[in-house]
Amino acid sequence: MLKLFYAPNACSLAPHIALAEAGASFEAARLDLRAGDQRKPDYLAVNPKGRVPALVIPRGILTENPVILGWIAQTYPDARLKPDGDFFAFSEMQSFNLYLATTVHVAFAHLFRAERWADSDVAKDEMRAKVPAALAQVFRLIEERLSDGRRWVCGSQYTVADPYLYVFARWLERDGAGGSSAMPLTRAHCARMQERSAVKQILAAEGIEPV
Ligand SMILES: N[C@@H](CCC(=O)N[C@@H](CS)C(=O)NCC(=O)O)C(=O)O
Repeated sequence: MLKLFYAPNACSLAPHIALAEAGASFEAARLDLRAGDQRKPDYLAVNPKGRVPALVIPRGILTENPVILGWIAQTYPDARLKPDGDFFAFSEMQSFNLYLATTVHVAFAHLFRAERWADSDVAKDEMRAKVPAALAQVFRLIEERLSDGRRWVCGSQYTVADPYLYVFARWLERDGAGGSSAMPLTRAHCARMQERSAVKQILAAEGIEPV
C-alpha cells in the first residue's frame, strides 16, 4: 500500500488531497514539524532531505511535490487528474507546479523559515517584512492565468495543480502573509476547492479548518 508522510497544513496537503481525489488506497503518516519529527533518524531514512511530503510507492520513495503529484496523475488515469491531451499538456501543468514549488513556496518560506537565510533578528525581520510584496508579485502570474474565467488551473478540467495552488491560497491567511493584497481569483479558486468532498475529507483527516 502507498504511504504518504505529511504534516498538517504543510505543502503535503496537495498530494494528500490528490490521493483522495484519485481514489487511491493509502496510509497517511503524520509528522509534527514543530517537534522536529522531520529531523529524526526514522524519517531521515525515508527522506534524507528532512521535509514532507514523501510518498512510499512499490518501486521506492518519491519526494518533491511536482514529482509526487505528476506520479499520482499518471498512475490513476481514470481519475483524470491531468489535462486531457498530449505530453505538452502534461508538461504545461508541471510547469505551473514547478513555479509553485520553486518560486511561490520559497517566497512563503522567507516568512515561515527566515532562519534558513539569516541569523540576526534584524535581518530576519527585514526579510519577513518584504514577503507580502514578494507574494503580490509572484501571485500576479497566477491571477493573470485565472483571469480568463477558467474554473481550474488548467482550464475546465480539475488537475493535481489545483490542490497544490490551494495549499498556497491557505497560506495567504497565515501570519499576515498575504498582507493587503487581494488576490481575488486565487481566493475564489480556494473557495471552489473547499466545496469538493475530497478536500473536506482531507481537511478533517489533517484536523485543519477551511480558510
Ligand atoms: N521542494 C519540496 C519542499 C518541501 C518542504 O519544504 N516541506 C516543508 C513543509 S511545507 C517541510 O517539510 N519543512 C520542514 C523543515 O523545513 O524543517 C517540495 O516541494 O516537496
